[in-house]
Amino acid sequence: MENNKIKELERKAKIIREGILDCIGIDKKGHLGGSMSSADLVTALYFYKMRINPENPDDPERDRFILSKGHSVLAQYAALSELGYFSKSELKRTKEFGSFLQGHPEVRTPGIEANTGSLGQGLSIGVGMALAAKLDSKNYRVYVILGDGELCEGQIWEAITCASFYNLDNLVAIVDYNQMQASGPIKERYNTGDIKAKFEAFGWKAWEIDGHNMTDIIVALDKTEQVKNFPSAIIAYTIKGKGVSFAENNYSFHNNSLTQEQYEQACKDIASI
Ligand SMILES: Cc1ncc(C[n+]2csc(CCOP(=O)(O)OP(=O)(O)O)c2C)c(N)n1
Repeated sequence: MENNKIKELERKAKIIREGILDCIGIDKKGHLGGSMSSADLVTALYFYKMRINPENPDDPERDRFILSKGHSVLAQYAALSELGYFSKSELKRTKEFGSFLQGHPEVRTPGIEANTGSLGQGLSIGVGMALAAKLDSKNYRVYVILGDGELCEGQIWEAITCASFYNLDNLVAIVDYNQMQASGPIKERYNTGDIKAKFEAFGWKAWEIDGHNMTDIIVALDKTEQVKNFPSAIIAYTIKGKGVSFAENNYSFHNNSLTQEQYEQACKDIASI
C-alpha cells in the first residue's frame, strides 16, 4: 500500500486515541489500557478493511465487527463518531446518565452490532453471524477483537472449534495481545500460552503481527481474504495503554480515572505521536 495511505491511517489512529481521552475525561473511571492497545486494530478495520456505510448502518451486505473485549469500547466509540454514526460531542458524555455511550457496547448505539462486556461471548456471536452469511449466500465478513486475558473463557474455545468445523473462512478473530489482564501480566495471572499454536491446533490459519504497525495490520487483514475454508486469527502484539506514557504496560490503568494533571499529560502524549 502507498505510504501516504498508511500515514492517513496512522493519523486516524491518533484521532481515535484523542477520542478515547474525550470519553475518559477527568475523574471518571474508564478502560484506558485496553482501548489504547486496540486503537490501531480498530482503526484499520473501520477505516481500511470493512465494507460499511454509516448512512445505511443496517445494510444487509455490510461487514460485521464484534468487540468481544467490550470494555475497550471507547476506541470503537471514537471510530464510530469519526465515521459519522453519531456526533463527536457525544464522546464527552460517555457513561453519563441517559447517554447512549456506556461502559460496554450496546446495540442501541448506532453502529454497534452486539452487546458485549461479559467476556467470552463475542466470538460465539461472530460464529453465528459468519454461519448466517454462508447459509444466506452473502459475502459479508465478520471481524471479532478478543483480549488475551479473555481467552481464559472456555466459551471462546468452543467457538474456535465450531468455526473450523463449519469452515468459516469469512470469520477473522484478532487477539489484542497486550499480555496484560485486569490485575497483572497474563503470565502471572493465568497463562494462555502459545496462542497462535492453539488456534492452529484448532484448525485455523493464524499469523502474529505487530499490532501497532499499520502496514503489518493491513497486510494481515488482506491475507485473511485469500484463505479458503479456514477461519483466520491474527495475534496482534500490542502495548496496554499505548500512547499514554504513564499508562503503557501499567495495568493500574486497566480501568481507572485520570486526574486533571494525568489527563493533560495524556493529551500531550497523544498530540506528540
Ligand atoms: C465474564 C467476565 N468476567 C470478568 C470480567 C471483568 N473484566 C473486565 S476486563 C477484564 C480483563 C480482560 O483482560 P484482557 O482480555 O487481556 O483485556 P485487555 O488487557 O486487553 O484490556 C476482566 C477480568 C468481565 N468483564 N467479564
